[in-house]
Amino acid sequence: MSKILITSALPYINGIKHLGNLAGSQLPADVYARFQRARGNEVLAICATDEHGTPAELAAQAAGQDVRTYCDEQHRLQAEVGARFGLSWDWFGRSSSHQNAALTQHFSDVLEDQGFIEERVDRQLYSLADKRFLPDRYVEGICPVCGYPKARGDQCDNCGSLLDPLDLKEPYSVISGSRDLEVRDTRHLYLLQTKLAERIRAWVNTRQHWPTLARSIALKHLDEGLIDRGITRDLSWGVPVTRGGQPRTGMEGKVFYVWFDAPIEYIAATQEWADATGGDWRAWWRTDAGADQVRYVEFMGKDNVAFHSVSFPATILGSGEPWKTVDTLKAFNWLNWYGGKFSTSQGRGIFMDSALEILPADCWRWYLTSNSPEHSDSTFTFEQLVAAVNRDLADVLGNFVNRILKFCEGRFEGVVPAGGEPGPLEAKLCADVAGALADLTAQFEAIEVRKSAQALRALWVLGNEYLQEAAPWSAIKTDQVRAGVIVRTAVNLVGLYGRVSAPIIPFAAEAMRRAVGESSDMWPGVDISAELSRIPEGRALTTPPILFSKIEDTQVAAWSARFGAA
Ligand code: B3M
Ligand code: ZN
Repeated sequence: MSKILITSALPYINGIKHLGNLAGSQLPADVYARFQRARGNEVLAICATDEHGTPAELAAQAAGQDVRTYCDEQHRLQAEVGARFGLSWDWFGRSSSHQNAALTQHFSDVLEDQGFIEERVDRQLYSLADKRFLPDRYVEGICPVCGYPKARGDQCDNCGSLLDPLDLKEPYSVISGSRDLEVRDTRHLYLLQTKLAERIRAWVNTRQHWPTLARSIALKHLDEGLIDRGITRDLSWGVPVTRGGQPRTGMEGKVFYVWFDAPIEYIAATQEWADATGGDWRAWWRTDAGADQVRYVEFMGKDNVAFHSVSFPATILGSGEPWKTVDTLKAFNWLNWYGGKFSTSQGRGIFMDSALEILPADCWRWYLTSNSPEHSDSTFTFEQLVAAVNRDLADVLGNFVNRILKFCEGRFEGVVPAGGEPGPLEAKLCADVAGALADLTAQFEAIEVRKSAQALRALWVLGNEYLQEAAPWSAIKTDQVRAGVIVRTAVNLVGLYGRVSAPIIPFAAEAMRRAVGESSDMWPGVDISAELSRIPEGRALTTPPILFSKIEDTQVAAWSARFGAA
């Protein structure tokens, strides 16, 4: 048994997330967590809302609420909709927790003690109209790298470059739209990443098993050369800047930059979990308390990789303390929306809450996994959604399950038939299932999301092929015992599907297990003939309702209109 720590990039608090966010971090993290739990490993899956910084302040302002009330409400909404999507976090924390404030201030202290933080007088944009500094997302303008006209002060959404507000051409205030800006001096803490660059590169070089996307982004940033980064801001909402537990002289009223405290929340959320459950957070995060035995896997969109492969490691390595660092960094490309991008600020695309109004969570989980924007960007289309639901879920899996359970109900009174011995077709089925299951296990283990879905589908196809060949509906006319063997085998296959499908479609998987009375949700072993003999002769089954309903053309037309798909 291994210990596996899993984190998903923390969703910003600024509203329910869209399907692109879900597909690129929280969902694959959950699929992997469910798989590893089924394998019998000790898993700790952590997520939280990212509640600080300009995204939170701007969203609260737009909602006409004070930031704290806004965050309380949005945290609850995100936790709820995540649960309805089957996201099985061991803890869904909040970066505004007191644990995170204390830990963020601790890291700032030790980094300064180690000589990696220094105070500098910095030049920042000041808006005369708004009478305030404009950090990060409070300012937009033209990207100096790619020319994108709405680049934000901290990052360009178009080319992914990390920016400083002063880099922007023709900047304007996001609050008032005013271009009446001037550059003023302000005092800030700087994290001296230049001093840490070689250490970070050496560390990245020890992470040979990072998937290509993450590795190439990390190396690109290192090759371009790290710069010292301001880690404090002229904002009121966030973790107060302190030194040794006291407000820092000359920096009263300032807070840490959101990207400084947000990754620290992975650790702090584990402390929140430990405080709530009596768990031992050190065993997951401190290598002097056993965490060197932990395998730590992070999931995130590609725009977050620089922060996780360079900035957060700078914090952790620079502290000189024995913290656990990430072993596998799994990054995702974009899921696009009809040629453009999903956009939270513009409300474009489908969001998690409205998605569940039109289809059950498993349909989305299957679609977003089998079409994962994993190795390249992918585009959401209703055609692909219909194909995923109607062909894969309804025609392949649902058809097999409902057909065999109905047949058992109609011809065997819903009781698992007794007698008879498996023959050559069952032997072939066992061999095929063994091969497909080994492939599925390997793909899940390798966090190959799309290939995992393909391998699972291949396993479902075997059930239909078996029924087609064995044809219990013909056998029963001449040989009741033979028909019974086939039904018993197929019923057992339903139980096995109920176990191996759970990482991706947990709700349907549970319905399958319940229908055949399979109590285990653990991953099957390699002895497939034993695995296909678990549902005993004579057990009474319950026929589940249709597992998956097909999507009708009229529904697609209505949804396309509702979500503006064109
Ligand atoms: N909230 C950015 C994002 O949602 C940010 C991730 C934080 S991970 C520590 O894309
Ligand atoms: Zn750009």
